[in-house]
Amino acid sequence: MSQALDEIKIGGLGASRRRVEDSRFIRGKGNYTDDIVLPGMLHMEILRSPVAHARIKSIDASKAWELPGVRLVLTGEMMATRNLAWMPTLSYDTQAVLATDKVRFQGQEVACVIADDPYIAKDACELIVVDYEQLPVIVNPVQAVAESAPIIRDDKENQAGNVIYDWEVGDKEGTDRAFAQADMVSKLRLHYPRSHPSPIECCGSIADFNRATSKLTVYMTSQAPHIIRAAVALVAELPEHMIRIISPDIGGGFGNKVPVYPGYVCSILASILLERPVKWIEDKSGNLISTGFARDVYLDGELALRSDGKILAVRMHTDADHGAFFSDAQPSKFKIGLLHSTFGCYDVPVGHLTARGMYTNKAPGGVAYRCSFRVTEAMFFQERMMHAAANDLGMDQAEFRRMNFVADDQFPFRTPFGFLLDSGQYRKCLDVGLEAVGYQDFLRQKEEAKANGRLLGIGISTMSEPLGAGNSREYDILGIKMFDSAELRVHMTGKALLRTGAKSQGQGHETTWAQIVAHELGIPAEDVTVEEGDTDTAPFGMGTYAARSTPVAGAAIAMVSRKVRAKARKLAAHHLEVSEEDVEWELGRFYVRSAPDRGVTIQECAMAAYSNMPDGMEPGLENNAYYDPPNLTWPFACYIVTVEVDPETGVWDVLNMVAVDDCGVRINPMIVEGQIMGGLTEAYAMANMQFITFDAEGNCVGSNYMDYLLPTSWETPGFELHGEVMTPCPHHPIGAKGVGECAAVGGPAAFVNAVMDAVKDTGVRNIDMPLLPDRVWEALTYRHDVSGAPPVRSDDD
Ligand code: MCN
Ligand code: CUN
Repeated sequence: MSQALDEIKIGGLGASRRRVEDSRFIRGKGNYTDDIVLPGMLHMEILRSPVAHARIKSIDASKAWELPGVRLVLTGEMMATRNLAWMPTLSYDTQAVLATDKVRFQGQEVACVIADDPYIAKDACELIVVDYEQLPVIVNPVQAVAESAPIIRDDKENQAGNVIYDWEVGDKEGTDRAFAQADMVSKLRLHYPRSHPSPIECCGSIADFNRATSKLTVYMTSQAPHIIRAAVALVAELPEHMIRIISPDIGGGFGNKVPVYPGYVCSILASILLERPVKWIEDKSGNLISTGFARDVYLDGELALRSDGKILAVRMHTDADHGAFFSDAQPSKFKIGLLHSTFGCYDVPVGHLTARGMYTNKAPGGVAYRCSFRVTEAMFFQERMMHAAANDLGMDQAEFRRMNFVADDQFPFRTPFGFLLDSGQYRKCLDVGLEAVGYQDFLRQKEEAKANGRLLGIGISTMSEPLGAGNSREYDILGIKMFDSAELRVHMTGKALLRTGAKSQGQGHETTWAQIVAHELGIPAEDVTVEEGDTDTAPFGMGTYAARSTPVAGAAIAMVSRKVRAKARKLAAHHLEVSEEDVEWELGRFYVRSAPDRGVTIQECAMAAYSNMPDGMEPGLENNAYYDPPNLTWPFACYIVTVEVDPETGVWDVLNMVAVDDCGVRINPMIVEGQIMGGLTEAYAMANMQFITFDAEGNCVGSNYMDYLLPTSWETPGFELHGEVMTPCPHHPIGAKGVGECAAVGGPAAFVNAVMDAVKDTGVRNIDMPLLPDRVWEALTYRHDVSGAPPVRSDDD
């Protein structure tokens, strides 16, 4: 009889184990950056530019210096003397730390005050007099390439205009040929508005330079502390072993906490100069106007179609608005992230994608907000184009997708832009979704409702998302290869400590990582402590974004557990006095093959590692693993939404939303569902209410929560989740695929498609997000498309 442990009981794979981190979070015992108080700590505030584009004629900080309690005022000029006025970005551009020559967006960092408390620092900021000579402002890519456009980045040699790059991928000639042979071409022009992750906790840092030890410790809100350590070492030319970055608890990241911000750099320099800890905590409006935005792209898409519905080719052009500095955090090979993952789940023979990036007088950003490097845009465009094409063909939405899906027996499948899909059951997921939403029934209801003047609509969005960069052959950030790591120490009583190079911001790593160890070693999850975020103790890793933690760090955890198990097997053989080949493993225990009752538990092996090891064996039971995955993981999702639109007001309500997610093996089904619900909520927000826009002078509209809307539980519709389709990832050691972003990536198109379906009879092809009631009303009333960023009136309009 097997004596294996019950995996669910010990909190292994598949257990909906309660989140261990929540016991401190819900008691208010989390330890966030702003909770940390160090002896002698000073406080830093940032003075930001009120205007979007201006030459700085002078900065007079004398009044600020005079205010009692002020210790230091930093300006660009001072930073320049240390060669720190500019810093490199993660996309091989430069970014001003503190402005010297010009300000290039509203909210740009102009000066910093360090004082005894944050209020004095804030007051002192207001005493700094900056003389600005205002310049013409550019707020979109069209203006950026106009002939009269001022050159925003005149600090750069050889920068003739405002174009950052022209990039292309795919087969232009093949695509042109396919279009020439098409029965029909379906076109769509879309805008994905600028949005913001807006985590509850803003960004911040506490730099603590100790002159006596020469050690710099920085507590900060970083999703990727090791990258920050490398950046500080390279930019500030400090020895890497003397830099310790600690990311304590993080109150939501969503991509906002990947980039390197001027505030971090200034707090570090201030601490070095003053030899005291310096804390900078960004305020809400600072966060909303100046840090890591997302999207802001315009897209022209075309599908070449055969009259029976087969897609023959896809052609796309994107104009991307990067703001004043090209600071996207993304793999260096690609200029516009993984936008070319678009149309991956469909069997499209050929495609051509061009992208042009532009500087504008807006805050830098582009990648953040629950996206695996612009996959959010890729999938939105894909599913909006699929919707329009099905309508143009007069085909059923579900049928059109089904006939074009990559079929189960086509894997591994090369997409038109070169990705390799490795597994999936797309049709089955769609079927589960259609069944759950009652598709045919709803189509009938919709017709009946129409007879009564009511507008119902249904929207589908299906996609396969590339998650888990990288493999190191293809993916790097600033030349640092993308892989990840885990280190496992099993103590003598069989309890364990696990550290990884990832960094949870709310995803529940402390809970789920222990489950992987439990699955591999039979050590109950509650006996495994998980630690992340301290570069002095955690193994080197690239951090948490692009839903890469499970695909990469998670794989490393399985691999390190297996290394530990291999050693435990030797210890077991020694203990049982048999040869290693005669020892079998079952969860939690080794036993003698010919005498299954004779066995030792993993805990007994652990004790033996410190007290009874064979001659010549190193003591201890610990190891580490660096994992370089062979491919990305490719989860699949099918989201279906039904809505009712009020023809009088344009207000739309979600009637039902069904989500079918196949993310391979689920480590913790409850956490996966939490991730999906969170993502769907964000998707709903983007489709329904969220955008950051700018008036003609470049004033940022959306710098507060009256203008930038976050849905509460009151507005958020209910979601019906389905996890019954499970296709294990063929190359991941436990078969898991990433999931942290799927719903935010695939969700928006489902909502928009549903509203577009409801207004279909008007002939309107597109309403750009967010689908505010007035935009929907305008489309219904005037029967025309509503495109582009929502208009913003300036005060004198
Ligand atoms: N998981 C699982 N089984 C799977 C896949 C994942 O149990 N097959 C679990 C993981 O173990 C982990 C969680 O689900 O606890 C998310 O895992 P994964 O998909 O690997 O994503 P990451 O951990 O890398 O998280 C990053 C992703 C990103 S990029 C953004 S943006 C985002 C997101 O996670 N930001 C978040 N979800 C967030 N959730 C919270 N609460 N806060 C954020 O800032
Ligand atoms: Cu682009 S948001 Mo997440 O990858 O941190």
